[in-house]
Amino acid sequence: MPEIVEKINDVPLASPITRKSRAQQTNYGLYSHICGTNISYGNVSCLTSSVKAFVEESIALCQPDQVHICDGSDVENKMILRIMLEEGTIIPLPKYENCWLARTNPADVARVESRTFICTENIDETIPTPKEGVRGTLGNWISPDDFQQSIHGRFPGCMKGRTMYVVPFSMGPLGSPLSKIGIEITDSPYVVASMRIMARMGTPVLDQLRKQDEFIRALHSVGTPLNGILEYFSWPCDPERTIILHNPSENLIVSYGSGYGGNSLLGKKCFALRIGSTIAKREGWLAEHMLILGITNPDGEKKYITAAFPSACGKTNLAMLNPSLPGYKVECVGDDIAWMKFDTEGVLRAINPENGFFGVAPGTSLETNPIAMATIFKNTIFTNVAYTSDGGVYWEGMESSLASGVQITDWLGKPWTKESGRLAAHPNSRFCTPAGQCPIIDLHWEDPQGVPISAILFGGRRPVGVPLIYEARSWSHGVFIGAAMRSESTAAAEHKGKAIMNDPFAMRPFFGYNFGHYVKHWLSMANRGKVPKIFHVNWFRKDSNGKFVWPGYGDNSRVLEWILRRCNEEHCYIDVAIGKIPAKSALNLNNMKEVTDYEELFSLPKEFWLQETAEIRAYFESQVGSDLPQEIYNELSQLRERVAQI
Ligand code: O2Y
Ligand code: MN
Repeated sequence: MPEIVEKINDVPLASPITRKSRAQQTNYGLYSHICGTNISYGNVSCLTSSVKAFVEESIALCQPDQVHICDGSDVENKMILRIMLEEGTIIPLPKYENCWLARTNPADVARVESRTFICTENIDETIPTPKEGVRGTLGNWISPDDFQQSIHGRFPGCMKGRTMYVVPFSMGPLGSPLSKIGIEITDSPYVVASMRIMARMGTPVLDQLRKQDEFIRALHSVGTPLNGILEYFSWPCDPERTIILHNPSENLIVSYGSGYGGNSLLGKKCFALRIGSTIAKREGWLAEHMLILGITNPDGEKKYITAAFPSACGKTNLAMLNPSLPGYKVECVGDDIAWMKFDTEGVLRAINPENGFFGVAPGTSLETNPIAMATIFKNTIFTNVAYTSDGGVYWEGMESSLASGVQITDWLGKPWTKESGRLAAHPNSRFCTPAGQCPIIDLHWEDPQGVPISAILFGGRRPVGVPLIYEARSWSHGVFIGAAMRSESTAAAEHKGKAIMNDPFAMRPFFGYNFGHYVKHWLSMANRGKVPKIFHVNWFRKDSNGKFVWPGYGDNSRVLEWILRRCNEEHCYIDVAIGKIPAKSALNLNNMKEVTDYEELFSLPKEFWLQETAEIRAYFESQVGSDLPQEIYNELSQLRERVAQI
């Protein structure tokens, strides 16, 4: 192997080269051709006939110059990094070990919900019918004809002059009965390197496929703009024509035009949540937007908890909690997605289908998440953060780790100082880092059977009226709480300030099928095994001066302690209108740094809850109508009656 492959950090950036000439340079082929196209890397005889057929169809459609079949090896990874270095997609970060910074085209920086579609024969398989005159907000439907047209209007010839990478990946530990396999075909080396971190990738997956020839097909291209102008050679994309398509009946994902995050790392949101939720419904399990953590109390008793919070509510922070309560220990299984299925004993077991964390960088710091900070400074690809003159990274929140005298270059490549009046890192900038190097990764995080789940938490950012913690009265009440989830978000684009938005189950952007049917599926889980207790948490309540009434972070372990006690059926609660809350003496508020007032944490303002129930009803009726199971409307009516008694 050439020396450059071994010593990638020493490679000087090459002068601009065309993709074509680079493609010719990397011909380390073992085999010669597939479908008349040169194989530059990998072994076609490793592919099962159905994988080969998918590759052949994709070649015929996309017409790449060459094909690279990924094996997931270190040598291959170094080749991929070298290609990205040469093309200017990444720069090295010599302050750390094997860390890289990618900077995208500024037009390609986030998931694009408005361009994300689910294809079914009938629209009502995908989305509930909103009330007349109301715009539906629970997903986008595309017809089978338009699905085909979208593909044929974009993909033919889109990989000309480029390498097509074939990425075999497993969501979940290889060979686990809860895992599923995918083949992503992409023309982005950034996607290859990131998928290697975020999923189990390469030859072992192809070996597994020979035992179970069943996989999800995922086709991705960064695209070729119609005008042919690649403004950002280092980050090709086609923002004008970006589209993310899912066809559940064919287990097919097709993504065009974006190289970023959830749009291109197709194992994550597209597979593990959208297509995953449709498979889960068919097979009787749950694919959820949830972290998974293990918590051990001072007596050594351990339980696992999952939690669904909308974006920007601290899922990664909770998954990596550093408890302030003495003697407690939290261990991380996953920070974003949980696949949960009942075992033969009726115990709900969860796996994290991912292999890495794709976490938001800004706000991550030694103060907010020291465990993440101990995880991310090796073997990591950062995207759209700022970099420092001493070869490191910087983002908002890292002020205290900044050595004096270093200069900062912002995510757009411009010199930056605190006085610049703009952000150094893009708000959606990310670290993509292997989960296995998290210092508190759980011993059982790759257990093929999954971990047993004792409690499910729903939560949101609710400045007013919603207590720190309450427990559902029953499974159906808990499902109602998930369906009624709301959270504060910043409507930055519309400049309307903060608004309370509905985000049922934290899945609004990720439902793979009609939300009403999804709720029915959740209700039906009670017939399959012993369902966990459900809780709602809110770390973000504010007092009349706008100050948070709960310190959060490590002190959230006090809330988890109460949850553990409830999982052991301790009678440490009182019944209130919205569910069960900790009895006054039951929440451990000892030795807190700040004085915390139980009344402020748990008061239930009647006017607020009357309005809340009215708004939930309006939302259900206008967005879901008769698709929402009657049981959920009944739960809402009962809540309204109890609130009237406050
Ligand atoms: O912008 C993206 O593509 C990233 S979205 C994302 C990434 C990691 C975990 N969660 C999310 C999310 O949007 O929920
Ligand atoms: Mn997420």
